[in-house]
Amino acid sequence: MTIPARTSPPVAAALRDGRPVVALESSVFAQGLPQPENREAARRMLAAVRVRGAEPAITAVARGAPVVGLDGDDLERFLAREGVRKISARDIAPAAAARADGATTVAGSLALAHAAGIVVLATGGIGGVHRVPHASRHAAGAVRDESADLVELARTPMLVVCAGAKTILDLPATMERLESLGVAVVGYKVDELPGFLTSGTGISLSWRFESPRDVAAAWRAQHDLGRMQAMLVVQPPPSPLPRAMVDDAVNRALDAAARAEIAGSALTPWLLARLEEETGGASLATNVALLESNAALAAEIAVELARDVEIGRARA
Ligand code: PSU
Ligand code: MN
Repeated sequence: MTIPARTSPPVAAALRDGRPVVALESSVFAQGLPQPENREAARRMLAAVRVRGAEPAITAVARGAPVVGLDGDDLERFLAREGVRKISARDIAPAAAARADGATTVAGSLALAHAAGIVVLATGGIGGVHRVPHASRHAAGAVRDESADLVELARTPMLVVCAGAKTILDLPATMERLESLGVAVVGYKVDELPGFLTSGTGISLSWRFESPRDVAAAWRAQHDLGRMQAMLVVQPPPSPLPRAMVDDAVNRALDAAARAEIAGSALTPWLLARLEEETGGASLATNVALLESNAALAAEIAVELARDVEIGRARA
């Protein structure tokens, strides 16, 4: 697969030299978070990656150009959130032809980052199987919304660091789909799937690792087998919210979405914004903090993987 992506000079140099690189999705900045928190999140994620000796690479489509390493004026337009579309993997080519600004979801970011040769991606929470809102549960022809993140994870060999799947989703159904699709979910110092905003979900994980080095070893083994699936590395948010509070807020947000008949790609950003209101802004602070800590862990893992490359070269 060749997508003619424009790789920024620092990202291109890092890839050429075999130095660690961490891809960051851009939909979280242009749709997932409001201003000014989106800028704060970007700043903290970029710094968390750099301070650990890795190169961050925000993926996006900027005025029609697929970009790996969004920066400068391009990044400013995305943080201004005006006229920037939310784009998934399927939208990259049409967005390019339309000369559009498009912020990539996890699915879109996987496509661009993998084409550029990047192995590690950090995000907040992946998309998954949505819950059926109460109001439409019995509606004839109601379809269950399922994020394209799942299918792209199933066919893109990358390590994805996140705090689980977003709380607004049907988490047991999302985990079942990941199992069917062959995507391993490994806990970083946890035995339980984190709930994005909460530390636990009651869903146990099959695998747990205690260090970036162990995660890197698991990735090596998967890579050596030639498997095409992503591996999800999950860790709880550093400042989790109480589960009861989040559950109540999510239920109210879902009911409101059903009443307002929000659907399609607008649903996730709409629910996240509503959740902010319902939690009095608490979800926002937790969201920004977990984005930073996921970027940090992704960088530590990328550093370990780059070390593997050096070892491989030294042996050769
Ligand atoms: N996680 C966040 N905020 C976000 C998203 C994830 O903390 O805005 C975005 C990601 O880009 C993810 C997307 O890939 O939501 C999923 O959207 P959908 O359910 O429409 O596929
Ligand atoms: Mn969807």
